[in-house]
Amino acid sequence: MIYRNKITTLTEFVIQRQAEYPQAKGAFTRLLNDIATAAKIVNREINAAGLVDILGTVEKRNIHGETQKKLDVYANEIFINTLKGGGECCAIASEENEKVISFSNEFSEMGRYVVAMDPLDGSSNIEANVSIGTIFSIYKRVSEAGSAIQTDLLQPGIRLAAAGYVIYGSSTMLVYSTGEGVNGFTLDPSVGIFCLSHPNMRFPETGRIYSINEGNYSYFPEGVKKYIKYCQENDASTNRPYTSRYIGSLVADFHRNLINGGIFLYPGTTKQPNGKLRLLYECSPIAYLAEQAGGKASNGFDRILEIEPNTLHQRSPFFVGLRSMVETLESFMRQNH
Ligand code: P6P
Repeated sequence: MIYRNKITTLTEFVIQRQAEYPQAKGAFTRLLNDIATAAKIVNREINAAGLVDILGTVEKRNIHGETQKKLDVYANEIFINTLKGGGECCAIASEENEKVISFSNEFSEMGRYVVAMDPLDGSSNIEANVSIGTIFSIYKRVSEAGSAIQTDLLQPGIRLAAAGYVIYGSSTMLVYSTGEGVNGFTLDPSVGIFCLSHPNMRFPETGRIYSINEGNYSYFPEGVKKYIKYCQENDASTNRPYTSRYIGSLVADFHRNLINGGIFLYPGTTKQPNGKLRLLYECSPIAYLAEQAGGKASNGFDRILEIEPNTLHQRSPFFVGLRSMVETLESFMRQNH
């Protein structure tokens, strides 16, 4: 088999897409390649994590009071340094940093993009060797030249230039969209190249997977409780009972539901009315991908992508997946509001 004729690399794919925009100068192409480079470096450490002293926790907590894993801190530093060095990104909002990290790139024109990211999502699963991920949002800066500011990051998802995730699982994949569908690239570790493996990813027509941490059941809103019971009812005509699958890693749960058909739910609770997941670098980028793949994402009532962020780390109830399943959930929320 002539290997070269069988693959499209991520770089080739992005350049082909760039060619469709004569005015494009290649900045986005270079930015996405910077993200892919950082992902490969993080992937290498994750795969070696069990062998070197990079598991476990650092004696630090992030701004959410969550114990930081060594890999969390490592991944955050790799993405920040790679994006800063690449020069296309002028500011970053990261789950691991309280404030915006603004780059003044004195060597060239200021970067035209800002990035919001969760550098290593699902890190509580690291020691258990369960799939984890990186989630990223890319916006064009809106402020004039000079250091990018918080308003460049506090943009609703409808203004995303691109969004994506990296899943570090049985294989490592980079999945992203620029608003023209969703494409998945699998890393060939033998040559360190992301290869197009999942062109034009879309939710299947039907699905029967629901993903939620049912341990919080007693704290859920009535509409969510009723939806869970709906999923568990026996009705062959609507393929119920559904199947419950929950990894506890947003990227892994979403990716599986995108491939197999399902809904992911992280509701607000009486303990955390706005839920756990952060709007800017978890809900909005995943919602963007979901809509690009024919699915839907809401907070139970409103479209996630239309929610205007007020603060970098604000949380939102999050329901995302197959459009019909999210719409059924929303009907239960409205009926029991
Ligand atoms: P819980 C991981 O910590 C994370 O931020 C998401 O990746 C995941 O979906 C969620 O939290 C899991 O939260 O409360 O079910 O452990």
